Amino acid sequence: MGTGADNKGDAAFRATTLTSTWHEPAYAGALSFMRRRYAASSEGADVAIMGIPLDVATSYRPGARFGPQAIRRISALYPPTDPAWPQGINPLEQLAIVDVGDAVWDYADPSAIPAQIERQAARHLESGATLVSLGGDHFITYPLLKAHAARHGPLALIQFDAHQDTWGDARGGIDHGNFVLRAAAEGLIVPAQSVQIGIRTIAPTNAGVLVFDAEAVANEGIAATIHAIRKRVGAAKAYLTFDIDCLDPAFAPGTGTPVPGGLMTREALAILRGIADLDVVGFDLVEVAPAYDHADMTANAAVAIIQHFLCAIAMRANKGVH
Ligand SMILES: [Mn+2]
Repeated sequence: MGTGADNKGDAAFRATTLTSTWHEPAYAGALSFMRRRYAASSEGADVAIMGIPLDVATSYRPGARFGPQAIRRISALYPPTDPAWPQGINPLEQLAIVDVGDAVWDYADPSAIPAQIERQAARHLESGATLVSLGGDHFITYPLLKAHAARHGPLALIQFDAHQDTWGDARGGIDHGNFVLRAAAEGLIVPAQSVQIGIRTIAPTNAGVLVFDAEAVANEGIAATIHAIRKRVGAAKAYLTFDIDCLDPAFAPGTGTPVPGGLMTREALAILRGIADLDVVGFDLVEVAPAYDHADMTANAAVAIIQHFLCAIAMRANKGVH
């Protein structure tokens, strides 16, 4: 596609409205998530995109602090003027979306980081925007759940992951493998309405959460997976966290703790479409570590997943479209 004679460029800071879209070359220009306008505040926005470049909680390979950068860069490959496939709608024109940049903290004071993330997330939630967070390692979901539960009450958790993240830590340490156990213990999530999809590791406890593991997805199929999630979550307000390591390393090698035997990107996207009408009030995409990626394939899969979530918000806002 050509850019046309009226190419305006750099929508990341030149967009005149939050729904402005115009074509820009994917290889050039100021980057933001899907060329959405950068804004310090989410006031007036339906959706706020925030990077949370934390990777001090990883148990194996670090590098997810560069996830938001990689996701924003490859997101330019998705022309903001084009409808999403296969939904056939353009969420960027239906929703007012801002990129609020990255959460910030003092790296030399790690114990203060969780409260910083929670506070900055809460600030964007106050305006009524749906927060879409780009990790960062999976620890970030804990302060994000705190901020969301403070606003919405205890939430159903829909977790796409290779890992259950229910490992215990009596010290309450900053660990990317314990957010589910902590969230359950603190009443941030309702385990009886929560579900994990794609699991292929053994954890000490399920913490009351339903596990629909990678074998179940493969053997029972996409429709059964969708049915299991819908039955579990029902009409509850939900938080959706997508750890990119839910996908098989063949599809998402750029991550900190890869586990063979996971979902194909196509399967994950189909499942997300099948639950698009659930009342998901918050979303994060975590564990993209671009140093281990090849040809941006992991970050690219992440953007496709986020685009599906944006379509889901747009379709729920226009009931009857889907
Ligand atoms: Mn994981």
